[in-house]
Amino acid sequence: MSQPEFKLSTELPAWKKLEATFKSKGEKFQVKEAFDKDPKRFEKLSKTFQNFDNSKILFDFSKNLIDDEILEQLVQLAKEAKVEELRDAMFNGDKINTTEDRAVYHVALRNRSKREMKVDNVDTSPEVDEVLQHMKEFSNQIRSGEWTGYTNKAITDVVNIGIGGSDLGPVMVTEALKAYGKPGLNVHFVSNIDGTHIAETVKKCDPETTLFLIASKTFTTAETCTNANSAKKWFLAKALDTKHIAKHFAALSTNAEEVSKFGIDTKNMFGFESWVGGRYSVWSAIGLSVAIYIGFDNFENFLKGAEAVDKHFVETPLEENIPVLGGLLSVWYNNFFGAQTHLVSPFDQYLHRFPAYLQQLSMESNGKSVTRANAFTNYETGTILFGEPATNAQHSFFQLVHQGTKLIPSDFILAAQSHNPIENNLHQKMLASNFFAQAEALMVGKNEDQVKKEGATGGLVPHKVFSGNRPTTSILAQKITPAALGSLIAYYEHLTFVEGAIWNINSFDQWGVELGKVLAKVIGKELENNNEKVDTHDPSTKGLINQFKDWAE
Ligand code: G6Q
Repeated sequence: MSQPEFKLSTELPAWKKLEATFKSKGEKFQVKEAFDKDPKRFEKLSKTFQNFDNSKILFDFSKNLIDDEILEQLVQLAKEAKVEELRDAMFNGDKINTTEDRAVYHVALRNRSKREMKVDNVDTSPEVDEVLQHMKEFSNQIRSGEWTGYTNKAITDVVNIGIGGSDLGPVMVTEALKAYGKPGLNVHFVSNIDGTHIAETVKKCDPETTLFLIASKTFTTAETCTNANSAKKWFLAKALDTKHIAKHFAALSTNAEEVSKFGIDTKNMFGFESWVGGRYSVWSAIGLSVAIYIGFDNFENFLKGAEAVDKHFVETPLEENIPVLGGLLSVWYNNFFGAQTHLVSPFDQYLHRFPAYLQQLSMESNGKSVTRANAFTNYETGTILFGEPATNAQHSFFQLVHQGTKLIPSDFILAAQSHNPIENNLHQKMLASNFFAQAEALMVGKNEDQVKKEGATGGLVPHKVFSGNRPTTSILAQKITPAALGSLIAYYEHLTFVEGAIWNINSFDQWGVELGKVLAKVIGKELENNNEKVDTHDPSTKGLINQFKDWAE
């Protein structure tokens, strides 16, 4: 793909126009007044997404600091930044990840309508289907007990060993869809190189009934290879014979050579292609732990839910396009209001790992400062995404969101129907009331008069004032089903895409994680002998390493 004609997004006419609009009305914008002026504001600025199974998700953007004119200018920015062209190039299998010369084609993994989707002139659909078929058979065998371990017992524990994109997706999705999990089948995730992670995990498992999934696109990642070797040792300490590995280890990878070197039969390998980026890989073989846990039909619905958002993203005009609106709002706050962060709080305990998942998606994708035209940016890019499930978050950091000095655009997510409607649905109603109340409070605030009317006097008054006018997007699903979750993830994927396109950066590489890895290798060698002090590095690093050596066992 050729480089965009513009180097920096600030050169675009729409960007300049938005700067002027921000000064003339954006910074003074009062969302409460906007509601008073426009009785149709909620209808206009909330969009209902209809899924393939007819279930719906309502995205309410109306509590954001925009009006028709601002929205029009933001859409114009998307046009000038050629968001549509880049989107079409992605769906066309073009190599839009230019620094790695790769297509960005996770959307082909959820192409359940099986239309032709080509990379390098080869249709990806047959290969995607073949792997899914293999995943289906394998997951059915594990779930039914047909697949047995080396002592003929059914598998009770599945341990996914992977890190980053080979971990965060499967962990988040299995947690989010726990209500669909097979009772008696446990899934565990080992990612950290800290020995505690694998040691504590295998304590809960029996080698005779444990299946390890070694999830690594490259099969060379230091943490995963080390953890996988420790798992193999733990297994062989009881199973003794390496021939039993075939029943207890499978690989999710693109690297057949390294997989067989590890001792895994390539029959038990589930492949995918280099056009699947790590943080976009939960839809691929990397999702095998999910398929085993929730069953293949549910996994397929998860894919279809994402596919439905893909379709919406491709076919809907920009001004109605839900992920486009989400991305434009993010740019509006980051680049014009100077917001640094984006809070995502699911009002849903099952979604407790969703913010952690989004952190990688957003920050690894858009934490860049060089444009696709190889120039350093002169504007802000990647937002700092953070979050925790509510209502817990309300009792910790929401103070800063309500009364702090920073603008924190926030997304709140709720499902109308709970998987656990206990106490006559009392819990869900309390949860929902907080979901509505938080967004309302952030918008309406509380002024001095109200505070005084409530009895506060003197110096206490300003402490009890809430400025309000703090933007939120409320996302209301009917229920967190596999389909709805697939849609929610795809919404954030495409929102991240839109941000990156407007910032004119490559959202699909991650060179920033390399330097630390290289240095860790060098230092790893230096740590081999505790008696040999190091004399290299900067004084701080040297001092720390030598102190570690003194104190280490
Ligand atoms: C994600 C990144 C990164 C990657 C891990 C694991 O986009 O590329 O998080 O997923 O480094 O890599 P492997 O799957 O190759 O072990």
